[in-house]
Amino acid sequence: SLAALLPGRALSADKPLVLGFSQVGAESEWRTANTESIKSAAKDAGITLKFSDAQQKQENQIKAIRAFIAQKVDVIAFSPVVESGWETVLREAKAAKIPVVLTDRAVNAKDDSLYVTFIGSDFTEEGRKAGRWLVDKMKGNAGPINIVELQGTVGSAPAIDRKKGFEEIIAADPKFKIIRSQTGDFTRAKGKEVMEAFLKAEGKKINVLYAHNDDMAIGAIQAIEEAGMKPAQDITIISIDGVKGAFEAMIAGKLNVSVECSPLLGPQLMAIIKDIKAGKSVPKRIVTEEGIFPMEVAAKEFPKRKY
Ligand code: GYE
Repeated sequence: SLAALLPGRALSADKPLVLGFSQVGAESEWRTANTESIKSAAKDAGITLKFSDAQQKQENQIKAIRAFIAQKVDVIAFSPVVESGWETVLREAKAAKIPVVLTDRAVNAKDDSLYVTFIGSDFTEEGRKAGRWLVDKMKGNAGPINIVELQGTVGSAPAIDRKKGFEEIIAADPKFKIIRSQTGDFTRAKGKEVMEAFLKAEGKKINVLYAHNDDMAIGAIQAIEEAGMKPAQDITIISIDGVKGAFEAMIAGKLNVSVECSPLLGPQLMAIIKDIKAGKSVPKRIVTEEGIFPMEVAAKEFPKRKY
C-alpha cells in the first residue's frame, strides 16, 4: 500500500491537524485571555491542541518544544518567554520539518528561516503611545516629572520594547526623568512589592508610574493606597494591555490610562496554521491592531471589552 511506501506520513486528508503550543505561563489577566483564545479557536477550527504551560521558565518551553518534535506534531507555536536562546531548539524543529509560528512575543534569532511567521503586537509602538499620552497630559507642567517604571519579565520582548518606545518619546523633553526602574515580572504580587520599595525610597517625589502591564499597575495601586496616597491623583498611572481589571480600576478613578494590547490571537493563529499546511505563502510578520483608553472613556468602552 501507499502507507507502506511513505512511513510516518499522514495519508488521510481529514485527519485533524495537531498543534503543539507552548505558553509562557499564567502570570497575568492578559495571559489567561490569550490561553482561552487559543484553546477555543483550536476547538472551533477542528485543530487538535497539545497545550503546555511553562510557568515563565524558558527551560520548560524548550522541553515542551522537544516533546512536540518527538510526538511529530504538524505545527509548533509558542510565545517565547524571553527573546534570546532559541536557536538550538528551533534548528531541531527545522531539521524535523515541523513549521514553527511565533505568537505574541518575538525571538532575536538572526536566522529568520527558523520560524514561518510572527503574529502579535508592536510593543515599541505601545511604549510610544504611553509616552505620547504622558507628554500630552504634562503639557504646561514645568517639571521635573519623576517617573518610576515597573518593567515586565527581564529579557522578554514586551519589557524590552515597551521601555524603548516610552523612552524614545519622553527623551524629547528633559523634564521627564525615570528615577527608578525595576522588574515586577508582569504579576500583581511583584508589582505591589516593587512599588512598595519605590515608595519607601522616593515617597512623594514620585509623580508618575509607568507599568509595562495592567496587572503590575493594579498591584502598585494597592501599595499606593496603603501608603496613604491617591492613585491616579497623587501619582499619574499609565499601563498596558487594556484588560477588564484595568477598566475597573479606571472606572474607580484609580488608573489614568491603559494602552491596548490584544491577547485574542487564537483565530488568526489557527487560520495561519491552515494556510501553512495548505502550502500557501504567509507574511513573515502579522501585526495586531490596537488603541489606547484613557479613564474618561472607560465606562463607555467597558461593555464592549472582550477580555
Ligand atoms: O502585556 C503581559 C503578559 O507578552 C504581551 O505578557 C504579552 C505580555 C502582556 O504577561 O500582561
